[in-house]
Amino acid sequence: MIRKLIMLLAMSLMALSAMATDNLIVNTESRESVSLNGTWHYILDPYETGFYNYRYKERSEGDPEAYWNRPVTKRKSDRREHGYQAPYTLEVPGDWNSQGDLFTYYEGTVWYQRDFDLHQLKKNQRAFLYFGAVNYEAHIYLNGKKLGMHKGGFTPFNFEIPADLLKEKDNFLVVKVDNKRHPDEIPTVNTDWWNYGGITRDVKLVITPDNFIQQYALELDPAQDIHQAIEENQFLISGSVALNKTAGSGTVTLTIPELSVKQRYPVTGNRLDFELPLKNLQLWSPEHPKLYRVNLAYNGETLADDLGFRKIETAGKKILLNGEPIFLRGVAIHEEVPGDARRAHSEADDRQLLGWAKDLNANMVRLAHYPHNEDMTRLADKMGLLVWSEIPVYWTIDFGNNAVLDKAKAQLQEMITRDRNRASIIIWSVGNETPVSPVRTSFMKSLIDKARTLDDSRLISAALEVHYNPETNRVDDPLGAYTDIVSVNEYLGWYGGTPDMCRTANWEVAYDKPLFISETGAGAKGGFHADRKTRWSEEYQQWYYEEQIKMLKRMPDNYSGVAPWILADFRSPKRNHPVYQQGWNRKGLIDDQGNKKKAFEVLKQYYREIEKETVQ
Ligand code: GCB
Repeated sequence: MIRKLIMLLAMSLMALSAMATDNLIVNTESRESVSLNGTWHYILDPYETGFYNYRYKERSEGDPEAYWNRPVTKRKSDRREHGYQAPYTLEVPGDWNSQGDLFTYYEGTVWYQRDFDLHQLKKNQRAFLYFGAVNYEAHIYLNGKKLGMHKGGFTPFNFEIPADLLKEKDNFLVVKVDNKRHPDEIPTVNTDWWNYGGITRDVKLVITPDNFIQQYALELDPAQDIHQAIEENQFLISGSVALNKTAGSGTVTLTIPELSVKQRYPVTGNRLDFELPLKNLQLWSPEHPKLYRVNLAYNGETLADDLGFRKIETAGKKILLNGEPIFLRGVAIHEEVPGDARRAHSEADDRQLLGWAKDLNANMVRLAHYPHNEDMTRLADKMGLLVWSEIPVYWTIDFGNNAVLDKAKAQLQEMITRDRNRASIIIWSVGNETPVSPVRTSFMKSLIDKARTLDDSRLISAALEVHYNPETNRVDDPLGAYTDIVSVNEYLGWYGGTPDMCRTANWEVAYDKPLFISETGAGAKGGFHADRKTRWSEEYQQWYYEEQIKMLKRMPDNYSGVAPWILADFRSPKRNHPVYQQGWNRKGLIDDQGNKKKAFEVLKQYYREIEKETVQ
């Protein structure tokens, strides 16, 4: 009992430090808001003339030539050298690359501008500008004043609008967006995906009471034994609520109508921790993605969320979901709509991608290589797909640089804060194929520690590499000592050799932990048919999958899942074969027109067999 109390105290202290450090507002969907999506003006500014003066110094706030200031000409003799007007417009949300030839390869600064009115703000309400994601660096200006700057292309952020800055009419909002790559950013200069720039996700004004719930988390108590809970029909939910500031006094009311729960919790500081015993809870799983409507009411605002409750853990060499071994029938997905060659950004886009994953008989998706939009993980909750969610710590990050580590930590925290209530997410990944060295391992280890401090209810991993060897392929990356599951990318038969090499391949893992094949795949140009030995043909890819699957069936007994690379072809500037690639990574099971390649059926069949064997 005392041990449990100490653990609870430690957990809530951990959660407190996690939540107190950032001001991200979660579940904006359920709050009063005004969408700022739509048509924005832009100025393409490769020399950053709107930001730096001719001495290359950042312009001062009131500088009429700064692009954050409304361009005005009072007299016809006035000189003005910029302006926001049609037809120079871009749609938000959306990457700029797919919105005109001018932008296809553009990397640099684009200024976005729009006006908005806000009549309905009442006394004692606050207004925040909320961005789902802007790639990569965003400077936000309202009515000539800078609200802040954010780095990180795939996570949300918000800035409060000072009350005296906001007008009822004609607020002049400007966002400087810069997607230039840099060696000391996350990701760094080298990636195998398109560097889509722009305001790629929703923008809105979020209106809150003066004192409001900023973040919350409700989950099955990770310390509870799930078998016992099921047997005794006695579940424990641990909950926490973080307010934006200290409450004088107040009450948070929690209701879960379907379970007849109504609890009132007094709150005096800026947070609340509680435990809620529950009976008759239906656990969330891919086969039964049960969600409960949960309402949290405080100070006149009610946040509604659809939450699933489930337990994910490992036991020796197995991954357990709700206490039972589970095999992850996965597939990797980039946040891209292949048919349109653009970033996915809506629920309809996500429905298409996750619908394809379902069609493949998958029960899991690896959202590569960065956090996808919030619609995606919410939809995965509804559709019953387990999720691996990752930060873009990819390949050769500047591991020795503490400022870079801080940037990675910030993105990790934003990802976890936004999505920690999603039952579908079972794995936080701290990176992909990072090259082994002591400095890299210590960098990655501190990300793992941070992830655990923020959320101790999920598994932590990272996609590692393998030492190929004709005798035995060995997975012994030292980082494997710190992750909950050992995940490895392998391309036997594509990078090096041909698929028949799989026949004699043996595998060894240095850790007594579940083994997950986080990537495997081969390229094929959709519609190109030849004999199976011909690279880029659908037949080669099909053969690759056939040989891989036979090999996977011989994997060591800790083999717990696979997420082939990748669901659909995606754009990549690194893929320059003039006939077969044309700027596309062709390892998709679905081509750039949405057609399934032959290998799709091979994997689907494998998954059907596993499903029959493993799912009652
Ligand atoms: C990998 C990377 C992935 C690449 C893929 C490929 O190992 O993790 O980002 O796109 O290989 O196609 O080579």
